[in-house]
Order: sequence, then structure tokens, then C-alpha cells
Amino acid sequence: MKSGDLFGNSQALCPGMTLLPGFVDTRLMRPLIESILSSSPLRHMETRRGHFMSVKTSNCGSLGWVSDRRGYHYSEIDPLNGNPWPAMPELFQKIAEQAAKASGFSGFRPDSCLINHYVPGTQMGAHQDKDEKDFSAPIVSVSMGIDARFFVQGLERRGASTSVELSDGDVVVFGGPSRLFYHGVRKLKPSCHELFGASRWNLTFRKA
Ligand code: MD3
Ligand code: FE
Repeated sequence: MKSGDLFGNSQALCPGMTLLPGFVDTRLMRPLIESILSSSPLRHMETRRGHFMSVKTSNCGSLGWVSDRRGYHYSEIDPLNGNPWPAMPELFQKIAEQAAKASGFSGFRPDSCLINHYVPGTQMGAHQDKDEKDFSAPIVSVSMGIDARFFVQGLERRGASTSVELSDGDVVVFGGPSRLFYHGVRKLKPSCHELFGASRWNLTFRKA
């Protein structure tokens, strides 16, 4: 059986990378995100070079991804308020676990969820996600709101890229060889979503 066959609609984009179109009903997620952001608000993370990322971020779960002049790392504490990050809602855990399972990764238990917020004009340059301890665990990405063009390049930053438009409710699971592929998001075009307005949310579930 091909990985992903548990969800009829799934597509293998490259080795280990599965798109589950419309896997999530994002109407249920909006109030949960609002509640998380009421304790740990969105902020622009500062890169090691002292620039600010155009995407705004926050986290939930026992560990949160933070970026500062010391570099990128996971922290139990939100540096903005000195408190632990808000707990990961059960619905989020369930979605991440089920999407991973539908892509051939059973038993995925994320301890971290990075929340990214994009507006038109925002982008994310090519990077690898390698601040986690265990690359055998996949990363599960949930997109909400307006569309974005996501690209993936393989193990080297240079070279041809494959790209796919991600829409509200789409989930992508990155495991196996694709777990360490360079990837990013092209500059968002002006657009409006009926539920989320002129914004895009991306949740990435990780085993930090
Ligand atoms: C491929 N986020 O937060 S999600 C990120 O849409 C990130 O906000 C983008 O890249 C976003 O790190 C893309 C898709 C994604 C996430 C993690 C990956 C693709 C990945 C890890 C390895 C390979
Ligand atoms: Fe990433």
C-alpha cells in the first residue's frame, strides 16, 4: 500500500512528503488560536543577524520555537511574558496525529506547535528545519486562510524547486527524506478569505 492511502485524496509530492487537501475544517481552529494568542501574542522573531522576520509567530505546547541574537532554539518559556507556552489543544494534537498516520507515520506525538501568521507581501525564505532532536519524527503543517505558494528544493539550497499552492484546510506531512529538504513560502499575493480575511495561518506540529 502506498503511504497516504488511508486518506483517499492524498498526493505524494516527493519522497516522504504527502499533501492531504482539505484535511481540516479550519472553522473549529480559529477560536483555539485566538485563545492561545491572548496569552502568548504574535511577535516578529529577530534572526541571528539582527533582522526581523516578516512572518509573525507564536507557539503552543510544552516547547516553543524561538529565535533571537543567540540563534534558533526551543524554549519551555515564552520570552515575551516569562510564562510557559499555552497548552496544545486536544483538537490540534488529534489532527496532527491523524494526518501523520494517514501519511504512514503512526504514533506521532508533537510537543510543539509553531504558529505562523502571514499577510499579503509576507514570505519565508528557503531554510531547513533542523533545530529538533529527532529527524525520524515528521513535521505536520496545517494551512488556513488565503492561499500561498509553498516550494521545496531538496537537500541543497540551490537547484530546481517543486512548488504547490496551499489552501485553507490543506495539510502537508514531511517525513523520511523530505524532512530535511530546503523549503519556503513565496511572497503572498493580495487576497481575502471569507473566514480569515487578508491573512494566512500556518501551524507546524513538531517533536522538538
Ligand atoms: C519541509 N513554515 O515554520 S509549512 C516553518 O507555511 C515553515 O509557514 C512554512 O517552513 C509556512 O518552518 C511552510 C511547510 C513545512 C514545514 C516544515 C518542513 C515544510 C517542511 C520541514 C521539513 C521539510
Ligand atoms: Fe520550515
